[in-house]
Amino acid sequence: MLSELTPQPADKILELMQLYRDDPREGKVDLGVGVYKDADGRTPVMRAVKAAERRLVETQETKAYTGLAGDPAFTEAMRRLVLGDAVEAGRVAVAATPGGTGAIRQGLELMRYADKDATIWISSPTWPNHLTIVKYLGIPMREYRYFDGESRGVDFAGMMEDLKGVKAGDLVLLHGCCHNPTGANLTVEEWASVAALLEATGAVPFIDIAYQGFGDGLDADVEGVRLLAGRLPEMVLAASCSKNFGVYRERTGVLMTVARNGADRDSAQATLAFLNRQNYSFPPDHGARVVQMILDDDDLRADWQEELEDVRLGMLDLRQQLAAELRQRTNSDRFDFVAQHRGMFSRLGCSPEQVMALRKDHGIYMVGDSRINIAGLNARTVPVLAEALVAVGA
Ligand code: HCI
Repeated sequence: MLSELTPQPADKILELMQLYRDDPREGKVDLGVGVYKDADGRTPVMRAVKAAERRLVETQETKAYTGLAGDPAFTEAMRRLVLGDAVEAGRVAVAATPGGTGAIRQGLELMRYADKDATIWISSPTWPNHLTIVKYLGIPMREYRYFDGESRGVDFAGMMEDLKGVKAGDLVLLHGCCHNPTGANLTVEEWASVAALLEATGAVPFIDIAYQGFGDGLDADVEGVRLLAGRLPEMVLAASCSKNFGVYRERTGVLMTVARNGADRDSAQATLAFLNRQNYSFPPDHGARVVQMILDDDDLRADWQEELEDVRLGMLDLRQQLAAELRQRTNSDRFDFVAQHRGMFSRLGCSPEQVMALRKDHGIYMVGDSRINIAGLNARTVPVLAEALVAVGA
């Protein structure tokens, strides 16, 4: 049996992490994997997370199993954080999952279980794991245009034209905010046009939201998502807590569905619990409980929001610094898009050869498609990157 196995290609982002670690050079710069880093290159445990963990150690009396769909207080707190009042609670089913990837996997399983012939539409480009999981599950897939290589913004006309091909019951995967890998995002007006198209065609949005609070703010980042939830009869949504709570390795996330009515909601909730049971029985609880304690405690929540806001503003500041540096060095506004993009990432639009030269000649590590993690920069390395980009002819 084992001799039949053919190893799959490694994840390019995780592979890059290893290449960076193995590079002995002093001044190397890591702009690869999507993990937040402060100016000293550290990924700290957030203050509110530490405080909640301390409290949890003191007060937790059992480690016995939770429910199959996770702790109801956690799933309820996440429903409120993401959807707010956009849709009545009686239409929303939620289950805890192992991180955002777990939520995507469970959402795709749900889709296949409900209708094995439905197609999922995916932005070109998208997060590579979307493609591999969809393929692994054998779900029919189509791509829609998303990124305009010229302006480095959204090719909205192309996107809408491609999405005219969706059929009732198809799912359209949309990044809730902070598009990965491009950093280019829809405006609220564009979200409204997408809502109208989905409404007219009967296709269902599948939202992946992993960076709420990293773009324009906790509520601003979900304006489009809430608009869709408020207008459409159905929605699937995968949310990650890895980045906005900094609990990456705890594997904390939720899968939500918005249903037409309470009866559909109840069968969706039962199905989410069933799918958890088939895959791993109970979802992890530690990160979920910490997140719930923070969201439901006024002081912890205020402190978390303050720290998250510092993180967000720090990344915006780095974007502005990089755009200004490049404006000056190229004597052009070619890179101004960096300041317009939102979230952790920007796709710079360098060629694969330029990306390789940046790595080999300058020790600057970015993903092969020229995606950079803005948080990997600091005041010292912004000019280093700008100079290297000019040197490789970007
Ligand atoms: C990212 O860098 O896109 C997000 C972090 C990540 C990357 C690869 C696998 C899991 C998570």
